Amino acid sequence: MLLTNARLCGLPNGAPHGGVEDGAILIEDARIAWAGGREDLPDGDHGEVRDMGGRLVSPALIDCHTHIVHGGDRAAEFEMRLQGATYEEVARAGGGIVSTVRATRAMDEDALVVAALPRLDALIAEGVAVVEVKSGYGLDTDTELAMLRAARRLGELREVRIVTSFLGAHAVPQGSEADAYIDGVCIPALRAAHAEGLVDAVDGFCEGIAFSPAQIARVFDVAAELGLPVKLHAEQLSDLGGAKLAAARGALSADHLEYLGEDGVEAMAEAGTVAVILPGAFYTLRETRMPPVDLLCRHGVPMAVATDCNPGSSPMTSLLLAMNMACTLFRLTPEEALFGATRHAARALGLRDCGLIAPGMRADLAVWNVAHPAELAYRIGFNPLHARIIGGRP
Ligand code: DI6
Ligand code: FE
Repeated sequence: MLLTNARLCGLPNGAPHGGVEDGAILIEDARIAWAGGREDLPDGDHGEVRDMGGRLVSPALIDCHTHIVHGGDRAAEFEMRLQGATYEEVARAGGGIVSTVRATRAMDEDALVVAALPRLDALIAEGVAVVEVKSGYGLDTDTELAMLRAARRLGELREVRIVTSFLGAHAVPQGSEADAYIDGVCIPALRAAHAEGLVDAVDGFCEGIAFSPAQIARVFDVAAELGLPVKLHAEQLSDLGGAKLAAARGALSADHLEYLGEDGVEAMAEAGTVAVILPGAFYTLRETRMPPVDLLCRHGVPMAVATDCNPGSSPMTSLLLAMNMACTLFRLTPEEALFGATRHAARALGLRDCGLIAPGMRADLAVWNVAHPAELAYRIGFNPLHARIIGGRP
């Protein structure tokens, strides 16, 4: 199939946004065979020709950090925080993550799928083709596994690629002690989930209200033993050196990073660890300290942008809005925001076959009713998607 009369962005060239004004994409066997300016199109029989009507075609978007599988909501906590309570105070009072754990444990796998589908559909409606989904609201083996099975089922029910992360080290369940939980529940649950093929990566929450670097390191030891890549919620509310730990373990990504210092940035640059910035959580918690975007740029650390869709700190199901916030709140350029939701997001998930319009990549594309790629990050609460093309199929 040949897509023609398209503006292209997200090609691996030096143009702003990786752009081509009058382009074409040749698709063979669900992969991109060729992409570039129409005048350079190689001769031959290209099969079915589809006119894109001059629309912008980008790589399909990738949401590389979500918690879309969960039970319940936290609207009451939202009201509490508006009255002045902080995120940590709510957590210590038995609200926060632990309250979502109660709601999630009360649901079976089917109910978790039903609850997550509208959130997934909202992402898909904005041209998303890959969604990372974390566990972490079960904190017992049965519920962690149910969350991950629900995540896998989402990928069967919709034309979307689901990548799972085991996040057993997300919070200390009420009535437990952190070390005992890590060794007695989290690590056995990880082994059980891995044995069932449910785990693509291992994540953790390294924070004063969650787990110490030493505790996370024990979970990462098991990930290494099982041959699983790691990533980490690090430096969101304080600097415990989580990003350095993640980098030392060759992590795919370290996420949040508001309190990251230069030593952590250097360690990430050295290890090739992607910085996933999550402006939805920054906005929701009314944080004032920004992630060190300039430092990350200066050290050449790739930055991904994601929704962090979760019921507490980022009840957001719009990756386009996350891109807008990354620009307005964190001063990314629209080009950086687009790369952050495509090529760098792919890298944060360890995927090498998507996020870029280039030969050999999967033909997962988004077609937009916009004139310029900067419009994707510029608009607020408007969805300009015309169509998704997945595996070359419109
Ligand atoms: N950081 C976050 O932003 C989410 N998890 C985490 O470790 C928030 C989870 C929640 O508040 O439910
Ligand atoms: Fe998160």
